[in-house]
Amino acid sequence: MVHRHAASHLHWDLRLEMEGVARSWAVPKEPPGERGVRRLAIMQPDHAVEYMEFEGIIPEGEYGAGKVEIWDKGRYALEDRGKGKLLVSFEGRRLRGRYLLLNTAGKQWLFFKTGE
Ligand SMILES: [Mn+2]
Repeated sequence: MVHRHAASHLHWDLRLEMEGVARSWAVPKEPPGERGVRRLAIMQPDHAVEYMEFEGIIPEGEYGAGKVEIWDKGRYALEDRGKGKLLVSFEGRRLRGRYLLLNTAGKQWLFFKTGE
């Protein structure tokens, strides 16, 4: 699933349920629906799986203050997994098809569509 999070800087939080937690990446620009656009994705601490249902307002003064909306949701399949690499197949409303997450350095990943 993907949260659209209008915090001090608008971003999208990509969350994949994996090993009992929500693995999370903050994507500073809208996740691409088509091939050819690569997005930076900054790995965040794992969240509770239940948080993937959250929508609402994080109050002023709290970390991440601002509006949180569910931007996309659906099943995914983990197609391949290597060191610093996740190939996933999404069946969301907005994100559909194969996407690659590639770790480039530290918490920095690249996120992009590779196929239908
Ligand atoms: Mn966020």
